[in-house]
Amino acid sequence: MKQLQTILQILLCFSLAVSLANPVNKDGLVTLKSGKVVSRNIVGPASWYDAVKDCKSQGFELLTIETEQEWTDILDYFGPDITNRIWIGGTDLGNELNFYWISSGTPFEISSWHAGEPSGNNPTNGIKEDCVHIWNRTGILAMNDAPCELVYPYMCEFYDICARRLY
Ligand SMILES: [Ca+2]
Repeated sequence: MKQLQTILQILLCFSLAVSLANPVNKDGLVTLKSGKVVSRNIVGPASWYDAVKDCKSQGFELLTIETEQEWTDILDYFGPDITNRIWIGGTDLGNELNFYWISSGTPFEISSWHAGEPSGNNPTNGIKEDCVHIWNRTGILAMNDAPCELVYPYMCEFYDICARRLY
C-alpha cells in the first residue's frame, strides 16, 4: 500500500513538473519569466485576511513578490488587468513599518512603493494600514499599505507540494 502511494506521488509530481514547464497550463497557472507560478486569474474580492485564507484553501498562497524581477514580471503580465487595487501577501502586522511576506515571514526586499508610502498607522485617527496592495493610481502601478479589512481583488501564487516551495 505504501509503495503504491509512493508511486502515485511520483507520477503526480512528474505530471506537475511537465505542466509547470508550460508558460500557461491547463490548470489555470502561469509560469512567469522568473519561474514564479501564479494563478492566471485575479480573484475575489475579499478582505486581506480572507484573501490569505482563500488562497491557502486552494493550495496557494497570497502573492509574494520577493525580487525586482518578480515585480517586473507581475507588471508585465498582469499590469493591464490591475485597473484599481489588488491585495498581495505583504503585511507589517505585529511589527509596524517592517513589512514581510505572510507566506514565508521573509522581509521585503523590493521597494516599489507609491510616493509617500508606506504611510503606516495613522496617529491622528487610529486607522491601521497593515496590509499591502498594488494600486493603479492614475496609471502608475506601485504598492501601498491600507487597512486589511478593505475588500479588494487578489492574486494567489502556486505552492508546489512536490518541491515544497513557493516559486
Ligand atoms: Ca498607505
